[in-house]
Amino acid sequence: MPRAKRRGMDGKTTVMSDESEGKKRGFLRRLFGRGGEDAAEPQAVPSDEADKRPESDAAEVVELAATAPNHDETAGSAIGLTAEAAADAGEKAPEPEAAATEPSEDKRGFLSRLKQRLGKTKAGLVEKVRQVISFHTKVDEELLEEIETILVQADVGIETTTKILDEVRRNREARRVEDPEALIPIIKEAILGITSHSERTLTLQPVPPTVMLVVGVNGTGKTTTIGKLAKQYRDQGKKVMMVAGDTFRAAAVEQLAVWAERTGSQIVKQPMGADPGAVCYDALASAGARDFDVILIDTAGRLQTKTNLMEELKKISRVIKKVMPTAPHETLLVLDATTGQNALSQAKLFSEAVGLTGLVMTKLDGTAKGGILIALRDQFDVPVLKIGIGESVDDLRDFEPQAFVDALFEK
Ligand SMILES: Nc1nc2c(ncn2[C@@H]2O[C@H](COP(=O)(O)OP(=O)(O)OP(=O)(O)O)[C@@H](O)[C@H]2O)c(=O)[nH]1
Ligand SMILES: [Mg+2]
Repeated sequence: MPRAKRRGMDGKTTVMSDESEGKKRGFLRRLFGRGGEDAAEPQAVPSDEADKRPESDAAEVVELAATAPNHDETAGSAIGLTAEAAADAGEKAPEPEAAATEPSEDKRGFLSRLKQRLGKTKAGLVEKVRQVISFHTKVDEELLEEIETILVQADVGIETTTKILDEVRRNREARRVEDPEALIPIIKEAILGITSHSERTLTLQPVPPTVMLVVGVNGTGKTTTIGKLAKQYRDQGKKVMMVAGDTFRAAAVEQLAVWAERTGSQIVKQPMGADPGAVCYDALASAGARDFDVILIDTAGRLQTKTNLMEELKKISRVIKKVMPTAPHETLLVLDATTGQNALSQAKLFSEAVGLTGLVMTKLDGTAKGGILIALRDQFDVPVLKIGIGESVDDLRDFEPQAFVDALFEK
């Protein structure tokens, strides 16, 4: 199974020097070398046997497109749309029995859960800032530099940290703040300012189906996010189709099938090794596809630096457009919060390849370095639509900057 070989985040990194850092960054550079970031730009990995994908993929997809008119008649049985799905196509969504309902959280409950799940970042960032502040009796450059260091260590990154501290210095002077404790609300305000822009929530198209293509590096949480999203839509009584576009491992299809069963969604799959573009094409061209409210397409994990895999992704996106010109309506990049500054490179390269409409940041519950979300909001103009704060089905939340910052700063 060739694909298995290239799984896992590539550990090879190259440390880049950045001569263009401004003067103000001198302190941080002294402290962190390159500039405080972990500089985890992955090198292009030498191609190995595992990555020699058949060049015939493109031809297969084109040929399939050319024969498309017949797909409508045969789709249901031929492409692995489950019998129930084929029979169900066109009917109303079944009651979401998998929607194990939790008592709805009020705002307070939501915040305390978020606070608890963001506990590691809260401890690694805000609590540490509070601690250094408690050791100082006045605001001086030494204290501000200590705060800078903490922010960089929490993966806020040099550029964004510098921006935050510039703002803090400005406001501190303007408000004549001398008491170190009074810096806390100023820091909070600066972080909120950086995280709140170009926001929106993930919404469905007025005319169904809404097609969402889910992409990302290996193991970031794509399939799990699809499962969680499906649960949310099923809870709203929507009819959900999942498309198993990760055809490289049998386990990937099985994992998605489990989520489909758990959430009462339908799944379209083909045997392992099938061309992912063809799977998407057949799914979208199938007779019942337009009766679904949401179509969630899973894809195989791929390193953003692997050209052949990124080309494959572009092809998937093109094939989707061929059968449904307005789709994919959402192209969501799933980022793992524990990967640090490399998330910025992932966002940039996936965006260049397939044009992202939104980001999902997972595993914020498992890292003290959730500061990466702040860096992403600062340096990348695509909105964070959802955050993952745990492995359970209800642990996918809308990203709300105010709630995020409150959860980090509230005692
Ligand atoms: N703690 C935590 N774990 C998560 C979260 N989201 C996903 N995971 C876990 O991350 C692991 C990988 O998730 P998958 O959904 O399989 O990731 P993937 O991106 O589909 O992986 P590939 O298909 O192999 O590229 C699983 O163990 C998930 O339970 C989250 O928000 N918090
Ligand atoms: Mg997966």
